[in-house]
Amino acid sequence: MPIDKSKIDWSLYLVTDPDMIPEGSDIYTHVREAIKGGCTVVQLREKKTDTGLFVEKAKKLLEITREYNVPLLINDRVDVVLASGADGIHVGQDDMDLKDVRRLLGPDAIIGISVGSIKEAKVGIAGRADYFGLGPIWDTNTKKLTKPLVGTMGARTVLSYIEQNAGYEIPCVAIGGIKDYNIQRLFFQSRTGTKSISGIAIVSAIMASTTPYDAAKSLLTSIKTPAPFI
Ligand code: 3NM
Repeated sequence: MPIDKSKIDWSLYLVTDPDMIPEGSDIYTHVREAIKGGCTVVQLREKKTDTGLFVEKAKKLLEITREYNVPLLINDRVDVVLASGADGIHVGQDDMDLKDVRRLLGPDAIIGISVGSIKEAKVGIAGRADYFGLGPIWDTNTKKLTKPLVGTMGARTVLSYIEQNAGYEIPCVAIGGIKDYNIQRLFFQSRTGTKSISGIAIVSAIMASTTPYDAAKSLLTSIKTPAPFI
């Protein structure tokens, strides 16, 4: 059964990185454990993998994510989504135009875009993205950053813009440098009067962990614990 877009829980969004997985584990075991620990969305991100292997990994991961009713999204590659039957895609601002992505993948596909400013939010709104990846919130060693840091205040500015201008509900998942210890601050400092981030996206705090189940569980606990009024 395909995923119902309107019912996605965006709380804990895992972005994979094959190079971080500790020795002795593999992407399938690692992602399964992370889902059992509480990950609610998975994005397969492969920057160096040949297309054939990318599709094979996507198909195998889809079997796992389906077991738990968790959406599987593919980083950047429309062809890999189509070949694997994955639930959707995450694109950057410089990737294929969102309208073309939608035309190729159809109305049911989940389509997300990276957004770090009001200008980029306008692109996502015009293309009717289903969700935004909001970042980079903080600095990170995981990806060579080419855009300025958004910070919690920048996140709030973008959330506020979306709320007032999008005309439809866009869940926003924050990404970049997010760890257990800064989650509550992120939720608290970025929220507007009425709109909050819908969840957080994580690479290293789960992918580099030798205990992905525990890592995910602990992150989810921080997400679900209301931020104190500080
Ligand atoms: N995208 P970590 S930041 C994959 O800002 C990615 O769009 C970003 O890794 C963006 O959780 C990022 O290890 C890496 O900090 C996030």
